[in-house]
Amino acid sequence: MKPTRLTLAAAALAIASGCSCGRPETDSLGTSQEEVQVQVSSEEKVRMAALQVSLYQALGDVNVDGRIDARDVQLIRELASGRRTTVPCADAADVNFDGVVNEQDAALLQAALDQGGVSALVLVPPRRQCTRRGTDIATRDGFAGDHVPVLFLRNLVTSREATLSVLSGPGTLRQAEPQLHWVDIRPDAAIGDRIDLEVATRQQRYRFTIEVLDPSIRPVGVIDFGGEEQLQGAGAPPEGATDGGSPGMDAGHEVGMDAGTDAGIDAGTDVGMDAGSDGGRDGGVDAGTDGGPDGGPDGGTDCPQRGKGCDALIVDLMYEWYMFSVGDMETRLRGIQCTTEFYDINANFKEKPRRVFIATNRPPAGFWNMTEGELATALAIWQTWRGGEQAKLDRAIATHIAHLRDEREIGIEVFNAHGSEGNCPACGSVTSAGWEVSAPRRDTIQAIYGGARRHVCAWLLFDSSCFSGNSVRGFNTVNNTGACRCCEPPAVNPCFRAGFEDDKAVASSRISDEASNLTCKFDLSRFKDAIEEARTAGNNRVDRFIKLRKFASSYADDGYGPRCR
Ligand SMILES: [Ca+2]
Ligand SMILES: [Ca+2]
Repeated sequence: MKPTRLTLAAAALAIASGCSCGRPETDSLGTSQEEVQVQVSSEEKVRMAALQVSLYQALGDVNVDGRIDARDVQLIRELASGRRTTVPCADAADVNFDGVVNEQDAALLQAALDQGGVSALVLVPPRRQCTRRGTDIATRDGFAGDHVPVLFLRNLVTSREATLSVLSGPGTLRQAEPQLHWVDIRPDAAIGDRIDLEVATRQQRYRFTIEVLDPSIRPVGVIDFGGEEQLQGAGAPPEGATDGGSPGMDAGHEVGMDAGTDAGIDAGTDVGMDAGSDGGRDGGVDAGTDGGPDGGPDGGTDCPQRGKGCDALIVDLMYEWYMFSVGDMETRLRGIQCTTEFYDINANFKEKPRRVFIATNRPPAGFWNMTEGELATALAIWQTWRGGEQAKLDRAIATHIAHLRDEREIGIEVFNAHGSEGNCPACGSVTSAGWEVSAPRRDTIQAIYGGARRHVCAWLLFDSSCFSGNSVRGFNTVNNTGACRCCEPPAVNPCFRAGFEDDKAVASSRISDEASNLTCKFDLSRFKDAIEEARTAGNNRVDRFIKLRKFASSYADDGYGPRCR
């Protein structure tokens, strides 16, 4: 039987356009419209993002009707043969985690049916290829000594009776709220240890495993993005700079600067200067030509990188089907003559293989979906994939830095990811849900600053992750001290600023958003709208369209300017 490689494009496009209906082929799926409509609310997304947990799906429940039966086996066979290309949850079809949907997967489920059917649904993390919600249980893997949330959603526990228990493994349960438990992983747990848990309701049993991850995948800093120069030491003034400047200008203003004030100063002076150019090679033509009209605010001296185009780094680490993607951001940025470095974890996503026990109703009462040997082989392949993806992200960052060092009018970074807390001086990380790929904010922002400093007119950063206020704090600090640190806000020192006229950072969360605080959001719309405005205005100055007060955290300054030359 011809194997069907899973493809991500259709699901990703559906999500990007704000439509989560993957156009299921309802003819033979046998599910009601009501079930199709059961999706994930924005409150639930925010809650899950804050706790960095994912809404698990039931392995093998391809039509997402809450049970494993002959219809799921049939759908897997149709997927494998190519007779069908879409199902409500294609991710659930790869029962043995080898990246392929084929007869082996169908045979595994059939074996369960031959043993009287499954006695508990096996839950696994989501990916991009589901369009329907399978459960009300959200959790994640963890590290030794970690506290892993198990979050119940909708009415689970509150009006629908459910009990959670640890079946085995180095973890103990602690209930925090009716719908939130913590699994405390023992500090001496070994990498690869598994904590098996069960949720029992009146109708169903669910089993899932929290795996103990290798702590080295959680970045704490010291990342080499390849080839960057020695970065400025903490507190040391840049060559030729003085302490002077004008403290209190506007560094650290959280509100008050918006498109209106910016536009009033110099809107129109450089409109069309490099529209239609290749976004990088017209510096010689344009340099200096708009010094005159800009006269007042620029003191007669224009930004040295005027007309040198735009370079944008876009990082999308969100693979859960119900989470926002960056959508058409790359197209929009290209539409305003930006060159782009785009790292998208979904482009080549490989799910971590899981050895799971499929419990059945009749003797021999179940079986594993793969042997220990098969798991070891699959894990080795997966680790290679993970390393390769991390290298791709690091390369995208390094290329962006190199382009900025080569001088651009505007440098832009967009991070769509999960995020972890800062811990002075560290700024936490942006990461995918399972820590497959990640970047520490402090080292990343410091390295990008190293490329941008005095090499751009404007530097703009957007972070949509939880705790992304840390990106704003680090951005603020590096632009005023030369060193990215997430501690107290720094004193103002304009001569450390990266851009000649403008440095802005916006984030969807505050610096200390916590699990109990639902203000962290994954909302790209304002940033996307700002970029769209910039494009329709025929002007590559995207920075002036960012309305700071709409974001939970923001920082803006007016650059180092002629005063620090
Ligand atoms: Ca089913
Ligand atoms: Ca398979």
